[in-house]
Formats: sequence, C-alpha cells, structure tokens
Amino acid sequence: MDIKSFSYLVPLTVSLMLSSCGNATTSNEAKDTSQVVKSNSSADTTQLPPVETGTANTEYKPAFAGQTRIGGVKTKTAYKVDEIATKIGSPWAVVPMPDGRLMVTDKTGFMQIFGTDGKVQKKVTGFPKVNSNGQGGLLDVAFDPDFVQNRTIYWTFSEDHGKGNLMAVAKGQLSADESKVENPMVIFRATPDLKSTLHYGSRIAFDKDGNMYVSTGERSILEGRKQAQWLNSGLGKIYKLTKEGKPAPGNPFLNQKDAMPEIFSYGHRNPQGIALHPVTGDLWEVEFGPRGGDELNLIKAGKNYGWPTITYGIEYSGGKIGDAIQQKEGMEQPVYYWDPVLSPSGIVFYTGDAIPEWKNNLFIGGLSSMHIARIVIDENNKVVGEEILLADKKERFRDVAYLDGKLYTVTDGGKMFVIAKQ
Ligand SMILES: [Ca+2]
Repeated sequence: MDIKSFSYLVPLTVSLMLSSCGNATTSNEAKDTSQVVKSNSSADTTQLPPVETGTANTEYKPAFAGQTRIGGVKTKTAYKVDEIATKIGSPWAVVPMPDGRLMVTDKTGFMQIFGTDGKVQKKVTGFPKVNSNGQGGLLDVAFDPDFVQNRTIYWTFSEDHGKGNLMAVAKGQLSADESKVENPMVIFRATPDLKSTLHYGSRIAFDKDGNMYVSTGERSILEGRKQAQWLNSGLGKIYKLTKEGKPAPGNPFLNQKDAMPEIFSYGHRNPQGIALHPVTGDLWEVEFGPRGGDELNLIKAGKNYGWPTITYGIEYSGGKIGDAIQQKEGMEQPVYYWDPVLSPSGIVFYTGDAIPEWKNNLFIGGLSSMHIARIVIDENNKVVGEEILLADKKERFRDVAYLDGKLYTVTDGGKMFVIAKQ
C-alpha cells in the first residue's frame, strides 16, 4: 500500500480511536466526527482529505497510522488576516512582551519593538556582533519570567568563534529607554564551531521553573551531521539551561562521563521551533528534515530523536541517507512528519478562547511551503487534524506568536500579519 492510500484510512482510524477515549472535550469532538462522517457537516475534526496532496519524495511507510497526511480540518469561526507591517527588514522572531507589545528580532543584528498595530516604536541595538551570512544572524529572543523586575532578555545568535562559527546564547538588560541592551554577555556556546552558515536552530522557551530550553542544529555539513548523535558535541541538540547558561537541575546527562551536561535531547537536524504545551507543559519541537521528513516531535529528557540514523527523508541530491531506515530501537519516532516538506520554522500554541476550535492547537510557520500549518493534537499526543492557513499570502512564514486571542506572524519578505476573530 502506498502512503497516499494508507493515509486515507487514517481519518476513520482516528475517529474510532477518539470515540473510545474518555476525555470530555475530545469525546464531544469524537461524537462530532462520527456525525460528520455521515452528514458531511463542518465539525472541526478529522473528516476532510489530507491537506497534503503532493507526490512524496520517498516510498517510506509511516511507523503508525496518522503519522503523516492526517485528515484535514477547516476553521469554522470567521477570522480575518490583516497585513499590519511591510518592509520591516529581515525578521526572524516575533515574541510578545510582558506589557503586551511585540519584540521582533532582525537577522542582521538588532531588534524592534512593535505595537500590536504594526507600528515600530523602538529600535534596540547594542548586541554583540552576529554573523548573518546564510541562515545565521540575531535569531530568537525570550523575556526573563521576572522581566518586569530585572529587565533581562535572552537571545540566540550565530557568532564567529575559533576558526568558524556557532550558535550562542546571550543575556542582557533592556535599557530604560528601550534603545539598547545593557551588559550583554554570552552565557552558552553550542560547541564546536564549524565553517558553515546553516542549521543553527535556534529557539528559546522558558519552562514554569524558570529554566530555558534552547534548540540548535547540526550545521548541515557532514562533519556536524554525525555529531547530532554524539553526547560530547553541542550540535543537533536541545539543551536545558539555567538563566546563567548552566546545566538545568535534573538534566538527563548530568552524571554521564563524556556527555555535555546541558543536553536535554539529541539526534536533531535543524530544530527551528520549540514550544511548551499550555496544558501538559510538555516540550514540542519541529525540525527540518532533508528532502522529505520534516518532523514534529514530543521532546522527552535524554531521548534520541534519530538524526541522521533514522529519517523519513533523502538527500537533496536524491541519494539515501545512511542505511535508509526510518525506525530503530532506542530512537524516538516523530509524532508527525511531512513529505513533501513544510520547512517548519517558529511555532506557537494558541491558548485563547476567541477562536474556540483553535484552543491548544499548534501553529507552525512554514518557509518553502509558504503557509502556516494548524495542527490539532489530541490528549494522547496524536495529531488528529491539519489545516493550511495564509497560503494566499505567498510568504515564507518565519515565526508565529500568540497574544490576546490573536496570532502574529512575520515573514522573510519583511511583513507582519495579524490573524484575529472577525
Ligand atoms: Ca527524528
């Protein structure tokens, strides 16, 4: 059975799975689903054909039903999309500020503070030099959970280092007049440095205990690729760090000889999106696969996510990667994968009530796919629906943020859009 015909069986399988589960919210949805199957009404669960209709790059089979090409969903609530800013440079991250404005990083080495109307209010400078070649630059930003008291921000960037460059994490204080960062200092470096301008990761997400997860890629070149599997290398990893850039308490490899104690998970290719689930607190991640095999992963401490040993993709040239295997004992399967690829960048969970069917859904900025993917995840951590949003904008969506019931997104074309209930 090929992947396509296999995936058309998925909606039925999923609706049967949902029907048998006990959770109140989802069992209501499950009832809707079974009605939909009969009535073809517009209930917001898996009842449409998969949104992906393109030819896959491989004939690899998913490890379980629903791991790719899940049934489509369609938002029922009327919403509007407004372009609120244009020509804002080369934005890489859009992050809500504690006071309800938006901080946008610019790849070339500065940040800008925007009102929710899309107007620039401040330009923030004073950051250490970035190497903005290729995929590098001033990348993500995060606000200290106690920002109101300490005005501390954290950011990731690509830094010239040794004979090459690497992804670094830095912190500093936003000046009172919001014009610059004060006391900038690098608190962590994803060593070793390599001569590559690709696959830096890199996102930051604070957990409820005030530690931060930081993702980084394997730098694309073969020398870095293999190191995604090495616990003594900083490449292709998700770290868990304290605010000082030290290993977080309880990290899985704290006491393992020859392992970097900052590592939380490994075997990643280029994880450009991470976010904590608003209900479970679990860490979710998206990463670029090669040609085929972009992944959505549920990240657990100490686990190996397989790259480059297992993958649902092939080389850009068309060749096989490694032994061309997709599953291996001791390596985690993606919760979901895409082939052809989405090119997933920043992600965010929708936590509001304005568009009720979006609650706790994951929104993924897609680059080469030029859309935002809406992913419905059930209480068993399975993907049960996918929707394509904003495809008509024909933009590469670099990051997505949630604020007050709305989604804000920035694009490689230097635009900002807001998506809100109509
Ligand atoms: Ca993987």
